[in-house]
Amino acid sequence: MSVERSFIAVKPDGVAKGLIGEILKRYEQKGFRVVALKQLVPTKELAEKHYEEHKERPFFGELVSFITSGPVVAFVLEGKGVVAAARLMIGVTNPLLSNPGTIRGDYAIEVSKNIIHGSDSVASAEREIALWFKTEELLQ
Ligand code: DAT
Ligand code: MG
Repeated sequence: MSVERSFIAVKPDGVAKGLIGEILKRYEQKGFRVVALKQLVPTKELAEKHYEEHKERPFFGELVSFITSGPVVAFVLEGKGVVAAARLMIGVTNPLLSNPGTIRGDYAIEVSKNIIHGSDSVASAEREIALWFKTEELLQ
């Protein structure tokens, strides 16, 4: 398993619930390194690009308006196998089906308000990191 980077975002519901610290703590204690971090209210343009794979889905409009509705904490994790491991720690898309002990399993009920985003592959992570961060914002 090689050293990878993953893009993670605490969504507006996670920030509103005061979960920034709890989520960062889980990843730090696991042993992943935070190599970039910022808080922002995403623009509609950024949200539409981020979720472009879902643009034909019926929930796309709701998804974009939700993710732009307030501050998001965006960060990049680095570590061995971090892309799959970060998703395991997040749980599955529907929080009601996510195991207890996962972030969505512990803190959410609604699929449309599921607290956190994590890249689903190394290729997605590269695309998302480039979309959300400038090269100089990332530690080398
Ligand atoms: P994930 O965030 O687990 O990678 P995804 O990429 O399939 O899930 O979908 C992106 C987000 O879109 C997801 O976190 C929440 C929202 N979403 C997915 N399916 C949905 C649905 N059926 N109804 C409403 N929102 C949905
Ligand atoms: Mg996804």
